[in-house]
Amino acid sequence: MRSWTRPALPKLPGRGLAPRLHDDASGQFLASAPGTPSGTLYVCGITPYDATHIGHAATYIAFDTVVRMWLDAGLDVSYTQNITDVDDPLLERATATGVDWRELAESQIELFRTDMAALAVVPPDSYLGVTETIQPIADAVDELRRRGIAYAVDTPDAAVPKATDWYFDIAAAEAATPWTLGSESGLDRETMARLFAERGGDPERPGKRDPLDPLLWRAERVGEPAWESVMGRGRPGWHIECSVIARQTLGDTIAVQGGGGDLVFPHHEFSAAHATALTGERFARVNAHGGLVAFDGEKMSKSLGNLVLVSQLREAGVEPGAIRLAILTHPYRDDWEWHRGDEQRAAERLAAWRRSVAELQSFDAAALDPEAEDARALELVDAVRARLHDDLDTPGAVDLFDDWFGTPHTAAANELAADALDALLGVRL
Ligand code: 5CA
Ligand code: ZN
Repeated sequence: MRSWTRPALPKLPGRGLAPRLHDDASGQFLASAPGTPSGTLYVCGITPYDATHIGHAATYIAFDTVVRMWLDAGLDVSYTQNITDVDDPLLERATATGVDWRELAESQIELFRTDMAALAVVPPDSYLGVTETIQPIADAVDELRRRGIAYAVDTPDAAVPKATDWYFDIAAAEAATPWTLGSESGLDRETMARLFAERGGDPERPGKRDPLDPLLWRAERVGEPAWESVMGRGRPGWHIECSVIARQTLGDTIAVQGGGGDLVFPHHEFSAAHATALTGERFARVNAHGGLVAFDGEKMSKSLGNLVLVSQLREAGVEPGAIRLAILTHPYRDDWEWHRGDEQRAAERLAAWRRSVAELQSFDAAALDPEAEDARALELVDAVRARLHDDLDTPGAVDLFDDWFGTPHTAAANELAADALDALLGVRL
């Protein structure tokens, strides 16, 4: 799929740093690109039916900070994002609203692209929908089947008699591969069982070997989209799409796997499990997640009618840079709430920074020593890099800019500070 326009990034002097990130698998902070000239990133993309709310934006801006830091550190960056353009929630929304599922997906993907471009998010190098990747996904399911890691479950409601759904066999995978249940999420079985039921799993499905075994391939049902495969007509399960799209574009092991905290289990546990079953390798060296954003005390969801959409804020005249700045004032791993007026507070901060640059330029800059000022600006750039290096401490970086713009500087020094703000935080003065 086409992605979106790439923002121009100023080049900064000195040496950039690749960040250390919290890894959910080990519970430790790990180097995101240890001793390599390249950075590979896979971030789970949208299911295109309720784009783009502030939670989505927060997740993509968090991982955009990783991309920007890698670029600043001179790494060769490869970034992939998927689109879950066929799945139950999308089909349900299409049916409920009487829209063709393809049209719903297409319009939501277009809205997402526009929002991401406005927010100056660096686009992925590969942007792939499931509907563009059916054959390789079906091949991967077939391989798991042939290796005895997938099994069929009777499916009386399939469109065709004797057609079956296919499930991933946790026990078989544990016996045959280095992956074990919980090794990616670090969760205990009780928590996993609760989350599996809450997040689209089907623990009650008769015929499964383990209630937590996830779906790999769903046989065609009447009225649902389906594609030909050696398993018969059907469509992919959710987790396998990310395993296959990541491997196809980034190789067997990727540096960082990212997404929102709602994906820790089951999605990232099983996309890693499927990938390891196919390659024998660990899926990602770092398994990183952003926190979840709620709105005025409630989980944001379309069914609750409390989505804060980036497009609505933009239509109301809010500058995208202010939305970005509002998000960046939160530590990316925290769960937090968006409150009415957050965009206003961020816009005021941005305006204060701009005023300070304009006023201080008219201030008697001759009183400042240009060389000392240049040195201070370079110190600021390195201080911002150091904050972000520390598990993306964006609030710490924003504080540094508050301090900087709170005192007088030469125009040249302010220009470098503005470049750092633009290159690393994606906010343009
Ligand atoms: N298509 C799947 C991933 S393969 C999916 O989860 N789609 S999504 O549209 O529901 O979410 C897109 C991305 O935004 C995911 O990385 C998800 O973890 C993240 N996300 C969703 N809701 C929130 C939220 N409230 N706060 C923060 N991040 C969120
Ligand atoms: Zn995913």
